[in-house]
Amino acid sequence: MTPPAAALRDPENLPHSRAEHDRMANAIRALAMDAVEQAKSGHPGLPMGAADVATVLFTKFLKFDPSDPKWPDRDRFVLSAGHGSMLVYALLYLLGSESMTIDQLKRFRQLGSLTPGHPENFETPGIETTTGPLGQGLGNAVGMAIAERHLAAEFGDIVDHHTYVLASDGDLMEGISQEAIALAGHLKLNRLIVLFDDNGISIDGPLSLADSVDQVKRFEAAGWNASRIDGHDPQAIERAIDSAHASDKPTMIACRTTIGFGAPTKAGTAGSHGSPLGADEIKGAREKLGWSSAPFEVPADILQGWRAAGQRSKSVRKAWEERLASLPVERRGEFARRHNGDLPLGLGDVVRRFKQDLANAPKEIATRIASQNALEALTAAVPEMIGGSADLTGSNNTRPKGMKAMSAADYSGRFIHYGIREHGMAAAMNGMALHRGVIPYSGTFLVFADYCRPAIRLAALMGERVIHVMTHDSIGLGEDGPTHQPVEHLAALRAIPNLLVFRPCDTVETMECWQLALENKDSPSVLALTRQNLPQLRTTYDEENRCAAGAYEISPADGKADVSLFATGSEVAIVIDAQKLLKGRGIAARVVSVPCFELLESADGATRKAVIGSAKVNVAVEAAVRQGWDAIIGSDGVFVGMHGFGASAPYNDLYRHFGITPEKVAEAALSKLGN
Ligand SMILES: Cc1ncc(C[n+]2csc(CCOP(=O)(O)OP(=O)(O)O)c2C)c(N)n1
Ligand SMILES: [Mg+2]
Repeated sequence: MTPPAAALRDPENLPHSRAEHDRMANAIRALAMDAVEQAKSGHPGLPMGAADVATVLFTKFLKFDPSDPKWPDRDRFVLSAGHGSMLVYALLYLLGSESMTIDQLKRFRQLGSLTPGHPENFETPGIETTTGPLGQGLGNAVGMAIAERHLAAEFGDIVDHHTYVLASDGDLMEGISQEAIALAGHLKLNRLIVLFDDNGISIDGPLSLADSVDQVKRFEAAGWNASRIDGHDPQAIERAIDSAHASDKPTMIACRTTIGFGAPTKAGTAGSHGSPLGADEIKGAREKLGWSSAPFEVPADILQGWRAAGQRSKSVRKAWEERLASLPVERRGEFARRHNGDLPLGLGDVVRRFKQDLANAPKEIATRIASQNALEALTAAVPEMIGGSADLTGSNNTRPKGMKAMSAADYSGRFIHYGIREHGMAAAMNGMALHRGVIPYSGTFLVFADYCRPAIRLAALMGERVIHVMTHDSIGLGEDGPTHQPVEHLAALRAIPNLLVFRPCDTVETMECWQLALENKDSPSVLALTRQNLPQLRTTYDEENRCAAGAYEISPADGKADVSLFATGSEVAIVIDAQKLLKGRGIAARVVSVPCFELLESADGATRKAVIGSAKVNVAVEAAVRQGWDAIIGSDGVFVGMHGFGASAPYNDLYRHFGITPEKVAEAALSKLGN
């Protein structure tokens, strides 16, 4: 059980008077002004405006331990409006986070500091997620709240915390916010509390230039509890958060604030949003706020008040440790394993059995079906895998038989019907992964990777293990036509650093790619899978995960190869047929399957060289654009693939129409050889 909020309020050490509250909030304001001024860049407006809201939240409600920012049962705080980063840096310093020293605040936005321009969870202890692209943090928070409820259903009261979000006008204007709040409202995530910094100002000026949404009504329509308060009234803030705790729905509190609060001429204007206030304005603000300390100095009694607030959760933490210790030892071990992100020991056996069965009874099926089969085995062995689909469950094949759906009535379900909300899904998955304890995987069509891309990019930046199953991966999907046929998506995804893009060629490779996606703890993955059936090309059992090298010779040449044929996914079978045609013409060709460019790229030079080989002619075949392939085949290599958008027709007709056939591949190789 969550202790009543009152248990986290220590009357000895907390500001009860308005004057004390104001001085504590002003410490945030002063540090934000000073750091932005010193850096000569940054955003003072949000920290100054939201300082009252943050002071109430962090001194009276938030459950956390500054000495252990990774404590599993801490409340999560997400600053969705990442431009206000100085707000969290100031809070971390004031509350006594070990690493956040005053020197770090002085080095705001400098190379190697713990205080980058926007919050980066991989740089700064105590930052829950990387924010800046507006709306993403809110989406992450929905995922955190999902993970919390799911793990509470599984582990009971050792998982019992809230997720708080500070969101700005921009966060709520972004389309992703609609997907996020609709999902949260539907799932009745009542541990999710959004504090909306309702200041009516964005970069261009007053919000009225571009927006007239009633956010309270909008959230209510999505199934939230929503209210409007004065965001500079500590009692109103406290009351609103108290009632959020009592709600059976998620809560949005629109906190009416003044951006740049305290700045004599710039408060309430876009002028305080994103640039240093300047010496005169800062002087005026110090006077107005009654803050006489020098830059970066916090009076001892105020610092002491904040530091005491930092210790508030001590007894709650101790009680949690006791509850954890009272669990049976294997449950404790399981909780720790999942929280650390370690895979269960039996995974290797599951993969081995699966591959052995395939060697005994090869299967000619689509890789999306192969993925379903892999998931039947993997999800049984890896209970932390949480599946889902953006309303394409039957097409993506991401729901193993018997996997229960998650709902507001039963959070123990492991399959999420995300609805037609790819962007919200991808952002929520990031939040689930960041929460720890679950491994989210999703489903949609590869062409809609574009609808997930901003969140996938952040997963890659953060190094989070989220796995996107993206089916219908080329013109091979056929009749739905060019709107649904990805051509540039593989290249676009491969361009994202630290994202593993897998395109397996058969049922064996599909399992191997799944294994790699799970084992690569610090990278997100995309599995690009076919709609159409493919032959099983790997018919003998390999103990080794051959896809781990990123590329490997799947069909060697007879003797020294004149031609290297490279392909991925559905095109590997095509080049194997081309290899036979070339053999008939007396040309020795080898076939290299390239399930993952990124793993090939990260292999050592000698391995890479060996797999790329030194044949006279390199040919790459992929039903997509050429971009990216030159790194493998060289700029004088031959590419057989797509040069524009696809078309609507049965897929065999399309492959013929676009010239992606064994005959065309063989012809291209022969002509390059000068034959
Ligand atoms: C997706 C995205 N688009 C644009 C921006 C650039 N940007 C940063 S803050 C901001 C809007 C500022 O308004 P608001 O969110 O209300 O923040 P406030 O000025 O009140 O602090 C914009 C457009 C961004 N960070 N993310
Ligand atoms: Mg604003």
